[in-house]
Amino acid sequence: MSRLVLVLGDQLSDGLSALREADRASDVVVMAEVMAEATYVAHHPKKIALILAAMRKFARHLEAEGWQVCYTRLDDPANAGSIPGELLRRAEETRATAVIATEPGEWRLIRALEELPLTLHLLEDDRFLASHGDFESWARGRKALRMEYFYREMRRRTGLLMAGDAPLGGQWNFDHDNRKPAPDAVTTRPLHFAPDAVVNEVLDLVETRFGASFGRLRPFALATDRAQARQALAHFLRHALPHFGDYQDAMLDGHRTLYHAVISPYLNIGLLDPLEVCRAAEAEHASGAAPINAVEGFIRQILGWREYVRGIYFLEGEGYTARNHLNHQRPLPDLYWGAGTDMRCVSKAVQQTEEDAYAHHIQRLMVTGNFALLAGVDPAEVHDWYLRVYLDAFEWVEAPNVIGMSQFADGGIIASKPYVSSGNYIDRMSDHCRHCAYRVKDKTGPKACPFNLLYWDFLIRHRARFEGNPRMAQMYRTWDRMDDSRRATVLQDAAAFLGRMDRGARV
Ligand code: FAD
Ligand code: DLZ
Ligand code: SF4
Repeated sequence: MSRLVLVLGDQLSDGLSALREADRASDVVVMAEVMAEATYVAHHPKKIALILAAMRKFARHLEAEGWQVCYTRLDDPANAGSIPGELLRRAEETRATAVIATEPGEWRLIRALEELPLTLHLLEDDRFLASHGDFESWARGRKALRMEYFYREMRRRTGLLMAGDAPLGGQWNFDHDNRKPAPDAVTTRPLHFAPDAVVNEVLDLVETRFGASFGRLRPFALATDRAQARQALAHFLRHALPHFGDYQDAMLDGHRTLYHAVISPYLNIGLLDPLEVCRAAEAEHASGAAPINAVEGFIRQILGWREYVRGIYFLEGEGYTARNHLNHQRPLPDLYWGAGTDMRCVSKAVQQTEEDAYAHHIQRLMVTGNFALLAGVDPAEVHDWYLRVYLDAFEWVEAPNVIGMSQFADGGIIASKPYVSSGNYIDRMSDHCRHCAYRVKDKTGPKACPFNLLYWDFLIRHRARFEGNPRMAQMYRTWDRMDDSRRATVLQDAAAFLGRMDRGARV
């Protein structure tokens, strides 16, 4: 009797464990475009289009490889509307009683599959380099789960950038060579892929169904199959990787991607494989085309951070997304939904997010994330925003980055201290402040940069919690050295700013 083989919209990989386990002569692949997945949050329309177009192309590819694929389109009148519903419908059609599935990247869907009245063979997602077991053994007995030590273990295990037992170049981490301020000019931009017939059909469908959601659908220039994703990777390796390390943390008013790879959506939906990407970057160093600080910095993001955050998501379990260690309760301000703001750095990051469904790491962490944390926004609302607006947002990777790294809502599992900064940091790493209505040098007064005001407001609000942290003690000493009237003015100005924002005024 045939079995059903589930392939989800972020499982578009030939080597998927469910496909490896199945028999192409007798089993039936089930792929379904369903409203439940398109609406569990109101995703950016570009993200929905990327996934549907890539699913359609992957289904064709599987058929060409000899698989029998039952593919359900979103507008099929028989569509059951959800992944479990579609599996039940296909089980009835084919008389299958068993489902082979690779573990989904979200607890919500794992639980939904477990509740099906069918025999479920749930397989590990071994497109990741660390299994749940690997991560649990690494984490067991450790007081703190710092990414750096996990990363070293992954270097040793994979042999990436290793010279025998030692790290290549004599160091595990070349970050002190990185983090240069914004360059005057950037010499590359990501490749654009003109929409073909499959993509155009999906764009029309998405426009009709999801056109009202936050985010611009067109222009759409993303890769939607493996061959294109490989081209995007090759373009990055050749033109951007050599500068990746130097400008990893920089931001520019007039350039949205700098030397970043812009491959996270392709990695996360399965068009690229993380080990393949790391090996390709390693080869660029071996051939002399890219320096060690760039290649090590890049590999650390994928081999280290990407694997580590997934490990944390599954280790911490289902309640993780509801954590609110700092008890922040402010609703997410409308400026995150494009209502407009005079803060140039925030306005640029939000505009770019609305248009491209992409912002690079420092924009997410030190601009939109930093502002939400300083302002005391409810982390559940921040989590919802990030899950909705980015092409690469799937809960296993988005939640640890937002709840943990960015909002400190997990109480310090991921970050040893909150990622907060005043306007100084943004001024050093970008040219936004030159174009801003606020003045980054002003610490108080009508033109004072809001990041300056809210930075102190945050530290003072949470003094009892953070003043004992050795990495933050210096900031409290600086505050204590200020005279009383200056301290009072900072806090009054911060409160006035938050009051204006809460009343819906443009800030
Ligand atoms: P590059 O800077 O070129 O880095 C290369 C690759 O490294 C990325 O493609 C990505 O696969 C990986 N990577 C880098 N940093 C991280 C990280 N912190 N966690 C996991 N992988 C990483 N990444 C997502 O894939 N999905 C998300 O939903 C997501 N949400 C984020 C939310 C916040 C608040 C923050 C601070 C970071 C988030 N990240 C997320 C991580 C990171 O910002 C993106 O992976 C990166 O910006 C993707 O762009 P890129 O491909 O140009 O990355
Ligand atoms: C994100 C997404 C969207 C928008 N649509 C679909 C879909 O129609 N069918 C599908 O199989 N998967 C979709 N996905 C991806 C799933 O939401 C994803 O597999 C889960 O969130 C687990 O990571
Ligand atoms: Fe952002 Fe402040 Fe600089 Fe304006 S002055 S761009 S708000 S950091």
